[in-house]
Amino acid sequence: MNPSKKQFALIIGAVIILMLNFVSIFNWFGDLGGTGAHAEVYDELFTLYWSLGAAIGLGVYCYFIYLVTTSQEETEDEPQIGEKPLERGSTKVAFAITVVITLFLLVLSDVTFDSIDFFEKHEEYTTDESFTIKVTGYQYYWKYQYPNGIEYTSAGGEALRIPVDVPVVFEVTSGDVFHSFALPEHRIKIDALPSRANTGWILAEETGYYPIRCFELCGDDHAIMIGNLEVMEKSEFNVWYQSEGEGI
Ligand SMILES: [Cu+2]
Repeated sequence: MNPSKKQFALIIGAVIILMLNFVSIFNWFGDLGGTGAHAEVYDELFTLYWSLGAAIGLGVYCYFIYLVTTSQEETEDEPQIGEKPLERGSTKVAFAITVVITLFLLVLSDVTFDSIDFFEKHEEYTTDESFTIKVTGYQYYWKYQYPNGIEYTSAGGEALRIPVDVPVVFEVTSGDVFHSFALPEHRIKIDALPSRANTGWILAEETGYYPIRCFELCGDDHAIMIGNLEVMEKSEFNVWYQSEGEGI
C-alpha cells in the first residue's frame, strides 16, 4: 500500500520532530553553562535522563514510521462481536521492551538517589576549611551572617563572598514570607521559610561573579530580589574575612 497524503504528512511531521530533538540534544551537549561540584553532578544526571529519553524517543519514532509505511489493510481479522481477535504482536518483543525499560528505570533510580545524597549530605563533603553562612530572606533582599560575626545584606549591591575550592554550607531561613535562595549557576536552590532552617552547600571551583536569585514569588518586587555571589581566591578571601571581622 502506498502511503496516502495524510500518512505522508505524518511521516514528514515525525521526521521534523525527530530532527528538532537532535538539534536540542546537540545544543545541550554543547554548553551546559553551570559551574562547581553540584553542576557536574546535576548536569550528568540531566544528560543521562536526556540520553535515555532520546534513545526511547528514537525507537518510538522509528517504529512509528515503520508502521505507517508498511501497514497493510487488515480486514480479515477485524474482531466481530462474540469473537476474539486473532493474536497480534510478539510476546518476545514485548518481554524485551519490558526488560530494557526496567533496566533504564533501575539505572535512573540508582543515579538519582546517589545525586540526592550528594546534594543533601553536606557533612560528608565538608572539610576543615568549611564554614556555614546564615542566609535570611527579606522582602526584597538577602542578609548574610558569617561565623566570625560579619553581617551585611544584598540591599546595597554587595556580593556574598566565599572562597574557591572550599565547600561552604548555607543555612537558609526567612524573616518574613517564603523565599527561595537560588544559585542557578551552581545548580542549587534552598527554600527560605520563616518557620525552619534549611541547609544546602556548594563547592565553587572557579572564581568570579555569579547570580543569586529568589525562586519563590514573594511579593511585588520579587523580580528585583537579586544578588551576586563572588567566588574569591582563598588568600584574597582570608584577607577580607579577617579584616572585616576585626571591626565587629
Ligand atoms: Cu523572595
